Amino acid sequence: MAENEKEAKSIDQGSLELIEKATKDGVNTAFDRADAMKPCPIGSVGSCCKNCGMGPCRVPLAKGKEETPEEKLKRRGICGATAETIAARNFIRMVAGGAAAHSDHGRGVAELFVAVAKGEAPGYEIKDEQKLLQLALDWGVEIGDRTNNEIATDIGRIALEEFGKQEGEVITTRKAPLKRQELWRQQGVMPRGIDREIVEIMHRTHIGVDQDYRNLLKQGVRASIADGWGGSMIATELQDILFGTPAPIMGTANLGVLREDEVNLIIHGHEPLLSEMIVSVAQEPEMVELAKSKGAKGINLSGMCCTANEILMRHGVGIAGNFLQQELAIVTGAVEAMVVDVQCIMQSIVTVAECYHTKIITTAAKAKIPGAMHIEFNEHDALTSARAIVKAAIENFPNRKGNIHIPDNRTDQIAGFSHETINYLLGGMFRASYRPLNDNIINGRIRGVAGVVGCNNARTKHNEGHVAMVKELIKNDVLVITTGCNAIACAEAGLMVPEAAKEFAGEGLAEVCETVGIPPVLHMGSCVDNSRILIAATAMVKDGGLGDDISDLPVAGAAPEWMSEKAISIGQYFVASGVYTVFGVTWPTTGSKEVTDFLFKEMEEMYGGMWDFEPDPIEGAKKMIAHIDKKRKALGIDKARERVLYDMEMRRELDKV
Ligand code: XCC
Ligand code: SF4
Repeated sequence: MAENEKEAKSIDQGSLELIEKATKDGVNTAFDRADAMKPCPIGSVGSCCKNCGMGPCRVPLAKGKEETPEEKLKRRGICGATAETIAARNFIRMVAGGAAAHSDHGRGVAELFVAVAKGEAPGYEIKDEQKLLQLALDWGVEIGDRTNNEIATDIGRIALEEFGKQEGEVITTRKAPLKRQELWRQQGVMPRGIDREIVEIMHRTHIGVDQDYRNLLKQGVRASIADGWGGSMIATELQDILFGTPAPIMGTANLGVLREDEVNLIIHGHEPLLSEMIVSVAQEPEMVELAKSKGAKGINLSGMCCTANEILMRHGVGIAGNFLQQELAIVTGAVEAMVVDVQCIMQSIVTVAECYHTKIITTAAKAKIPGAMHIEFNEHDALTSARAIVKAAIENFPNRKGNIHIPDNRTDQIAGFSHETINYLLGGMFRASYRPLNDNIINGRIRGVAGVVGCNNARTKHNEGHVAMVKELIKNDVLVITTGCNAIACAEAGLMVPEAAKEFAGEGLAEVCETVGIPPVLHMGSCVDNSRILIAATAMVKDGGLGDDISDLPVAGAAPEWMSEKAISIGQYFVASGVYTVFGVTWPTTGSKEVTDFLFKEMEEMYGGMWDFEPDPIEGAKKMIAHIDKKRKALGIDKARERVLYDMEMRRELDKV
């Protein structure tokens, strides 16, 4: 590989060093595989169907002008399906995959929740009583003089029922602005039960069922709402009650959090159920003693992907990296064990680990990898599994092979900006509210708010899109809220400390950040925590002055380096909630102009939000800003901003004298 080609892989110096080390060590990574394997040009635009045994069928885009029926019949799958049907089916199957992943996570949390309430899960307890009682009020669960565990048993039961419910409306959708709920009912997309909407996608996309792309995409919307306002929201709410609602906390990020003289144990994946236990077990004196007896100075935990975000938000555990850094962490040669659960785990880490001394430990019954050690997580005896995992890591310390390189790069960050925290920081304990945020949007100091989220994608330079887009937004006075791998990219770029406001934000945003003492980019958590963004947007609506629905707000969403099906589900529920949402890298329906137009244009008339695609992150940011300005104008607050800018001009003039 040429030197300049290697440089194009990441904007992160430490990652580049390890990509080079991997090459030297003869270890192939996702970066090499992305070079070696080009994406299929037909599949990547959504035009390949393999939903039955007569296919795969590849149906190309129509060539311009109106087709005659005879011509139309030549551009079909064997079953007669059109390019529109195929693209729409593929798209909503991605929604189904993503919604299933988030919701199954939510179900797992609900199951643990019930077990904890019944006293059948030693080691866990209810940490946020206030949030428990709030949820009881929201869901109509009797409080009276019942114990927390009694209340929690009812809450857990209701939560579990939401997955298998056949009729009615998913209970958490009640959190949405009333106007939005009404709109969903009108459009026929109010989800009934979480599992039902996902199953219905699988049915409708079977050969010969739903063959009207609009009707297919409508079901995609319904399932996505069941994700964001259902399964994901249940996951976030119950996790907060069990493990504590995040509050501002200091942490560090990047591969430099690994330590040469300690046992390095990386927790990678998504569900915080087990990682919470590992965090507490790693502090037990016997474990620390055991580590010392093996010649290590201590035990160093760090996180990867969304598990990293979860344990950072609640415990300040360091973040070793995001999606594309998982193999690189092992390439350091200093990782004793990487413990994984579900989602975004590259199968190749097992083989990369074989090239060094690292142990990969799978823990979920539903997610095994051949060649990995499997220590199954059992919620009824979580401490035992957690101890076995930490021990396995410690005992592997003496097996290091030398050839260690830990990049010297780590940044500080402040995380933990849950909705409750933002509410409190802005309004104070006794009058918690979003008022100051709304006021500063109305007076123009803050132009708007952008939710920038999502993955890394090996088809584009690691972290470049994330950081370029976020910098462009904050420079233009747009406050950024973030989750997932974008949050990690921002932390690694040093955007999550209060000082970043002065350095990178526009004057208006910087002024607000300095007054409140917050960074210009607020870390709201993991992928399921995108539900926090929905709650924050709803709080902005409820506080008043910015319209009466999310679609009125000067806000936008983006996933500049997306790759997972979960990102598609998230984007779809952002759009269904009224948010303009722009994705980078690639767009999976360009094989059908009709389907793409429907998503990019018609959806705006239906939901007030729509999809867009823009591979250039700066252009993407500009489009988001243009949408924010359009909403400001509709609200009649566009003049305020001109005045603020004028004020700044005047201030600069004054500075000169
Ligand atoms: Fe996975 Fe959640 Fe994407 Fe990162 S951002 S690559 S889904 S870890 Ni949700
Ligand atoms: Fe081809 Fe139709 Fe089968 Fe899809 S469902 S593979 S388009 S025959």
